[in-house]
Formats: sequence, structure tokens, C-alpha cells
Amino acid sequence: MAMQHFLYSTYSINYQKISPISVKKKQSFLRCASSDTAPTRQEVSLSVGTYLIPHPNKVEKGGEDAFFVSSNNGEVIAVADGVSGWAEKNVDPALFSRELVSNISSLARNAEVNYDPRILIKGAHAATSSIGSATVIVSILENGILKIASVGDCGLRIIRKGQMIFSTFPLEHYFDCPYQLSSEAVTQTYLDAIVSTLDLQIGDTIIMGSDGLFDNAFDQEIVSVVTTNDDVSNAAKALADLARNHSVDTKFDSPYSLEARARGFDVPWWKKFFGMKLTGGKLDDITVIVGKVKIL
Ligand SMILES: [Mn+2]
Repeated sequence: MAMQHFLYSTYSINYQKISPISVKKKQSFLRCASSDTAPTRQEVSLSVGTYLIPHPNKVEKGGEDAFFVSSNNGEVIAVADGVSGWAEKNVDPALFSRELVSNISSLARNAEVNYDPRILIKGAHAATSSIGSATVIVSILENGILKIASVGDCGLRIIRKGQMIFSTFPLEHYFDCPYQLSSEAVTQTYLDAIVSTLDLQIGDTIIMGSDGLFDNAFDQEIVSVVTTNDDVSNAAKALADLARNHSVDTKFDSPYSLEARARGFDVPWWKKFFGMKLTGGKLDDITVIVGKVKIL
């Protein structure tokens, strides 16, 4: 079986598709500022706002991202991103991500999950029968503690008092090929998830999203939008609109184009000679979930 079909994530981008290279795996996947305040142990919940903008070419079918927010104040939140390379095999990439998230929502009501997002991913993956693959991130909030498990390049940020104090890092095989859960046996499992546990405080804001958000919007921009939008629904929409506007801007030096150049992908040398460089956002489905921590 040709492995590349499910390992490659082919995105529509504003410049030529890059070819795979090996890169050194990141040693550290998380960064987290130390907290000088005592953790909140009281019962908290989230006000949650969500917004999804599908890839411009996938509007009719609603894109290939999928998400879930549990009705009990965002106790469980999940985002999955179907790997678009499956379309080349005549498989709808949305099927796997949607079924995976649907299974997460069913299992989230089941006490056996035991408040462990990795076990939730394990169960949902096992129950998914669609062909395809997806990146996924799951967070579970319990007693003011947020547990996160992520396979691939969906992300989560936490903003406290106007500062970003936590960020997940993407897990990938190489540039543009994220870790992913799949219908095939050879890809990643819940065991490959990065797991984090954080104490949340009243007023903290959680931003979860697919790579369509984080490839197109810088962390500073995310902080700025969140701190100027008190309402979580407005903040989610504003972040999605920002990422969307950058994604179609071929001149914008996006996080994605910066990363591409850092990995050695750029315009040919003769274009550099004329001062040109690889720029542009990345066209993609954009899923944004904003949750604000409040007293239950
Ligand atoms: Mn994506």
C-alpha cells in the first residue's frame, strides 16, 4: 500500500506545493509561562463561542473540519481536521473527521472516559469506521483543570490578563504532514498524542482551532482580537474573519509562509535576487472556538 496517500496532507496554497523533506522532530512541544498566582480550584465553566469558515472551494459541503462542544458548559471540546489528500483517492476527507468528532461527542457522555482526553481519543478512533484520516485536539475541563490531548496540528492557546501563557505545538512528520489518526493501521494513535494539564483561572480565555486559524493568524493578533472582544461569539467570528482575510492575501507574510521559508522552501534564487520571497496565507477550512472561564 502506498503510504504517502494518508501521510501527505495536501493543502491548496497560494504558491507551489512543496516537496517533502525530513526535519528534526521538535524536542519540546509545549511552552508554558510560569504562573505566579495560585491555581483556581473552584468550580468553573466556560462561555463558548464557535465559528467555522470552510475553504473557499469547499463551501457547499461545509469543509472538512469538524468540532464538538459539550452542552455542559464546554466541559469537553474537540476539533478535528480531515486530511484533504484523501480526495485524490476519491474519498471525501470530511467523512473521517466528522465521524471521529461524532464518536467523541457520544463517548463524552460516557463515564468510562474518566476525564482523560487521550482515552476519549482512543475510544472515538476505535469506533470510527470511515476511510480517511484527521488531526484532532480534545480538551476536558474539570474542577478548574484543563486536560488537553492533541494528535497533529490543531491547536490551543490560553490567554490570561492580555498575555498568551500557553500554546500547543504542532506534531508533524515533516512540513505540511501532521501526525494524524487514520483508518489505516500504520499512522498515529492516542499514544502519540501530546498531553498537557493546566490550572485555569476565572477570566482566562481558551482558543482552540484547526491549523486554518493558526497558519494564518499570529499569536499577537489572536491576543489582540481576544482582548478587544469581550463576547466569545464575537471573538470567535473576529478571529475566523482575520484568518480568512490573511488566507486569501498572497502578499501577507503569514505564520505558514514564515514556517515554509524557515524550512527552506522559498521562491527560486533569481526571484530572491529581485527581492521577492515566498509569502501568502494558506487557504484552508478555519475552525475557531473561544471559551472564557467563569464561575459555575
Ligand atoms: Mn486544515
